[in-house]
Amino acid sequence: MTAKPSFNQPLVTHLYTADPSAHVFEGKLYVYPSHDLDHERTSNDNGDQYDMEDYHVLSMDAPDAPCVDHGEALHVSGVPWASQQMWAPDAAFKDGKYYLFFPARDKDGVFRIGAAVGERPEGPFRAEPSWIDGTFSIDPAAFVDDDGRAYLFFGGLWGGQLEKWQGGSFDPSAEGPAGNEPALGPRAAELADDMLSLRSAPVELSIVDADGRPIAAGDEERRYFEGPWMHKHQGRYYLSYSTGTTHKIVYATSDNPLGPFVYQGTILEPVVGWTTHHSIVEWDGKWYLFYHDSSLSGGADNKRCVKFTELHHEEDGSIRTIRPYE
Ligand code: FUB
Repeated sequence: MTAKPSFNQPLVTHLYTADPSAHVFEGKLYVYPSHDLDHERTSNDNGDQYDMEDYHVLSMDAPDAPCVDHGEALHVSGVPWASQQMWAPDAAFKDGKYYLFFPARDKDGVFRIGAAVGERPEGPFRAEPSWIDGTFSIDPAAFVDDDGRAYLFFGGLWGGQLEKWQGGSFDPSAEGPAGNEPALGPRAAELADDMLSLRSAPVELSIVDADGRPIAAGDEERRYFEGPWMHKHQGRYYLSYSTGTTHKIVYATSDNPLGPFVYQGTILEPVVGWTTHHSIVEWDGKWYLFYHDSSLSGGADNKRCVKFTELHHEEDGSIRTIRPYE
């Protein structure tokens, strides 16, 4: 099925899609979204309403060319360790193979991050027998640096269970830090050469303000919630993420892919629907923001649609704030 996209309009309308991770592979733009299902589920802070089962890969030959749905690339039934909730995925290419990274609950209900391997950017992808050892929580984002080193960023609060891992193992009763304490940061680890394991244990990324003070857990306009993304522009590393409860996509920068990151500002103002989730990609010399909102379903939080628009870095490296409905 195809559709002809335009800025700030749904990329496809025959499926509900969310959490778009965009990459240029083989000269085309590929989008790896979540696939929201058209069903009703209990809606709560645990995210039970986001009960997804599979992934479809989308592609476009050009920004104004039809968007192609390549069909199902991986289903939860093909993931030996997973039970449910195939949330926001990402993909990477290295040494002739494509890798799909995805979170799902294991058989005990604990979110883990898995990997699946394919020969083509659109899949199909074959899941590994177990999750990536050392991973937990949700929202993997893979970043391959210019020197070939690959990193996996991940983590999300509330339903994403990041609070439960503060002690290094899963504690179902653990709560987040107090409002005046440093917020929890996303986790990151370098991927090993096989792209299926971590080179070392994940570290917590630090996000600080312009004076070097950690962003506090109660600073909901700026603190990390979920949906990390990494891009590099003119030698600077940009970590962008969702603020969750305040519904913004914001960013912080560093000279190092593992930080510390200095908070900079807002990339995307709140969209229709509770969640906001994005990716940033350079394509033929221009930069694009891929994001989602719930406009296609008339505002149902768990029935979202992927959109895109152009993104601008200013001369000083800052990112121009996007107001998608103006
Ligand atoms: O799509 C399910 C979850 O909603 C994602 O993992 C989060 O980033 C939020 O978009």
